[in-house]
Amino acid sequence: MPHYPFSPMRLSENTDFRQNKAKNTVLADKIVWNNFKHCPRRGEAYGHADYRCVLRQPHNKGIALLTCLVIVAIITISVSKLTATEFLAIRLTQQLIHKEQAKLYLLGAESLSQLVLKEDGRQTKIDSYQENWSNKMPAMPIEGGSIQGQLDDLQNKLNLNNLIIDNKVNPHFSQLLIDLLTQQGKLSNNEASLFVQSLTDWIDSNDKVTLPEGAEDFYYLGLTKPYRCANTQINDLGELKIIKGFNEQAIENIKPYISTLPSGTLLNINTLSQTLMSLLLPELSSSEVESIVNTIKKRPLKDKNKFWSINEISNLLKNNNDIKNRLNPLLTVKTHYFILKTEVKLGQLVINLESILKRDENNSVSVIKRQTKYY
Ligand SMILES: [Ca+2]
Ligand SMILES: [Ca+2]
Repeated sequence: MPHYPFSPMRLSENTDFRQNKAKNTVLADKIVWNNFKHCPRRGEAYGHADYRCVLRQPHNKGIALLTCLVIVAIITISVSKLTATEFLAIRLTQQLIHKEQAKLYLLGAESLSQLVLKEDGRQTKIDSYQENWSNKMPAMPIEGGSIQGQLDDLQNKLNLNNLIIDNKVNPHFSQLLIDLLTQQGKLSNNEASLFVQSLTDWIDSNDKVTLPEGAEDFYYLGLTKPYRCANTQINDLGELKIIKGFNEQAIENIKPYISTLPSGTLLNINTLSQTLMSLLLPELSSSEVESIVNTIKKRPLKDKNKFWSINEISNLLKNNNDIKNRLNPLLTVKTHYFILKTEVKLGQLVINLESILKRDENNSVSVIKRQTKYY
């Protein structure tokens, strides 16, 4: 490569060159051509015009670099945005797929429970926590997560719809509910009575107010945001909050002991908690009730009549036979309504399902209610 003793900058300052532009055009061209092959516009490089171009190169380079940086920044931002959007779309799709998969697993758990209860109904005449259906299903691994579930008896709770039987108030059940609201709900006797009267009116089909504190359409239609009295059975515990006299804390406290099954269900002695057994037998001390519950737990009753021969109760009956007349219509040793609580974990998703299963006299098991919670 030929060597030129001066740079274009020096050439621009060369007086002779400036004075003999035409003469030096070829020389300048050669210098520019050979020393600045990297010039992006060298195809246009001729004479003095190109010479200026070459001399302006450092300034042009700065603008080009800045433009490049801006373009790169715009591309980077666009790519980042696209990536974030795509990532979100992938997550949403994954969630949807997991939701559908989880639903299928939950339905599978329901089907399995139906089979277990059907088989139990064929093999046994009673229900207790010593039977297979009550065993908790440990967390089982599934593709991408786990599933676990447990069946429980729903007939070891006070069914609120039992307040009205054959469109008549059930006074004994009404008193049980008042006792539960005072003992576990921590309400005063007046507050508990008021709420049970309102509840009675809410469920009964008539429009006659239960005195003195009941509430029918006349009360609810007079509210700022009026609504009608249901005049039918309660379907869900959430309904209670719109009934006159509702106390959130009290209902929260008694939730483990109440249910909303179709009216007429009986209490299963074999699965009753100590709290409800105490409620049924207020004449006995807590230690006596604890002894009864433990006795039944160890040896579930095969017949409800065996209940009266348990020591503590037979002693009680010697002095007061009314207790038997009072409790007998409420009790059973067989359950028709069960609750299945299932939890499915898939990826980040956790789904809980509560299914209410009914087993009829022919041991046919059906799902009558289902509630899903997502986390
Ligand atoms: Ca059974
Ligand atoms: Ca009514």
